[in-house]
Amino acid sequence: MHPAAWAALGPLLWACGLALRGGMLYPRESPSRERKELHGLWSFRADFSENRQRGFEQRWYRSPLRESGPTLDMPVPSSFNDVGQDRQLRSFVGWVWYEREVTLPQRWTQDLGTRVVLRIGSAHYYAIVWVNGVHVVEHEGGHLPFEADISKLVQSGPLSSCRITIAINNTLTPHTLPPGTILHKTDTSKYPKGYFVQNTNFDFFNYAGLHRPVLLYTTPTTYIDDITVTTGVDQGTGLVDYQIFVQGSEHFQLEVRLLDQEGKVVAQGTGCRGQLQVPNAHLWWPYLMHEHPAYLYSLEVRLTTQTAAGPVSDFYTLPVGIRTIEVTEHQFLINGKPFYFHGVNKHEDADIRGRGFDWALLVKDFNLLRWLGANAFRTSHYPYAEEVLQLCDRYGIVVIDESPGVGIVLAQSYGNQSLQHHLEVMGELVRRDKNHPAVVMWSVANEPASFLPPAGYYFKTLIAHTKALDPSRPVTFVTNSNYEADLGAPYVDVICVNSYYSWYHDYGHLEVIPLQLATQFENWYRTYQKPIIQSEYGAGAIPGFHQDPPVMFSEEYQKALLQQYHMVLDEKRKNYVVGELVWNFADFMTDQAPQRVMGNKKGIFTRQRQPKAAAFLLRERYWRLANDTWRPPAAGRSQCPEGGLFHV
Ligand code: GCB
Repeated sequence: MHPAAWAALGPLLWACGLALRGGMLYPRESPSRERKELHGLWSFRADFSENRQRGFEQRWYRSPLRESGPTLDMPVPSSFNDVGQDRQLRSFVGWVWYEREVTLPQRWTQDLGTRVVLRIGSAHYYAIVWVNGVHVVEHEGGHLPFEADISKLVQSGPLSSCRITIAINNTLTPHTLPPGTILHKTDTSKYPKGYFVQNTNFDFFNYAGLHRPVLLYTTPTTYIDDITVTTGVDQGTGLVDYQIFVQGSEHFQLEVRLLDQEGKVVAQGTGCRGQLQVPNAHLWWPYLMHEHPAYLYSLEVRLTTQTAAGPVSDFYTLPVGIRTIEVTEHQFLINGKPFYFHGVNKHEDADIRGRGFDWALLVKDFNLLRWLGANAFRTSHYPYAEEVLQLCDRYGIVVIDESPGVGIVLAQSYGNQSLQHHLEVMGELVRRDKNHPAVVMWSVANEPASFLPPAGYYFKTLIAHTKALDPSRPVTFVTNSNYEADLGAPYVDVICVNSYYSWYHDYGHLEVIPLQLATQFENWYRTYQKPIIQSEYGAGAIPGFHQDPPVMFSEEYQKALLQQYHMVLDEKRKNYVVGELVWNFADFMTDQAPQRVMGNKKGIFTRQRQPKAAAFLLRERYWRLANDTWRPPAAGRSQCPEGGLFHV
């Protein structure tokens, strides 16, 4: 490999294999916990030096970034790629540097009984963090949070401020998730000296930067580190099994109370683990499956320790939805009732901010999902922000929670190093998302080359590991109908299959879809006898392009293609097909390529979230499916404008 490529990887090479430590509870305010969000403008510099190492050679973390050269204002959270006017920054590969000065409340710096934690929601892809020039943490993986306890640093001197420096490298290798490669173009008659590009095997833009909230929060020094909740139902009685992990002391008391939505205590317990029983429990139901979907209880945990100064308590409140999940040979059951996924695949993607978290965008997306009558989505192709899952819990939108295992197609990506990392990522994902009632299944990968011989061992190990981490949820990975052999499918609980008939094959021949799709379902079911979800299908449509009879890229073609799929889905859902997720919710940005017109246009909404004709078709269908699959009691029925039983 060219030296510049190794340099671009930098510490990636020596820091792989970090072990999973402690819990990753979402930082919530409570009587014992404060939080300070570090949204807004950070100082920023991309290291354009040839080996991308100038920042380390000159130790940019040792003093304010502005002292080592010019800086830009960079919004956080946001991708850095699309906010500027610099073409080179848009496609930059290597280290970028973020910095922020923070003033801390006096209590945080002077009260030694306070623990101060820095939490980074996600940094794509490899991050190194310093506080006041001191290295505090590193993290590999662009879609999951990581933390550092910085109490000692901020409590050791007279300073009431601290300087946070974060170096982030977006270089992908065959062993990262997702994988990628650096390609050096060495023909000097065509490319300047040292020229390289990053190649990937996934169909979305590799946005980078601080994509999610960065914040500081406090806890007492003895604190609730993690909570695991699993739920069950026994003849109407809700069962809430809890386990609580404490750090900082071995001598403490734990009290646990479960409150309903009126604030009434419905069950209580003490100690690190136990079972709470809730007679006549309100179950957590998906949207459009019950008159009162998404019922959430609050699990209040209080930890008390004795200190020289008297008793000290830590409080944490976790939303809890009581529900069960079960998979049979041909059904996916939620609370014992057949559940049919009618929804979408999404991306975290929007104009200007790229993959950056944005509340307005999030609420708009949920309003669109509910307008559409969607009851589910898949977090294609990486874990989404925690705030997204919180809204799913609140609105009853069911989630297939996917790891960043997308584009695993190189033989090198099936070795031990990659597997080890993938196991760790599943550990981090389950640790973060295990308590969300909306999450009903883990997806370990999307369209891996599961026909390559090492894929059998790889997926057997990965799926067994994921089930051991969380025995309460089924596991899948998403395959492609084109694959002749699938060495991972024997290990999954549900078959998720993507196909693009009359789009990537038989262009324009919509009439072949019914036969090809029926054959697809019959083959998979015959081989595996497992429920099947059509996890992707769709067609590109450029908004405003019209042609009838339909031709590719017109809104009419997108609609007609979906309709052909729906005919078969309606037949097969009587048997073993348990869901359909259209590709994609909205248009999204990709790498530049002749087959992509300013990104992927398979959205049923534009990138600006305006409906194409297909959105109205799906809306009509999803409301009908909701009314077909769950018939509310007559008294609870109400007409939606299209004549369905539910309100829109
Ligand atoms: C797929 C991939 C998805 C692509 C989509 C397409 O199979 O899973 O990431 O964007 O096809 O539009 O080609």
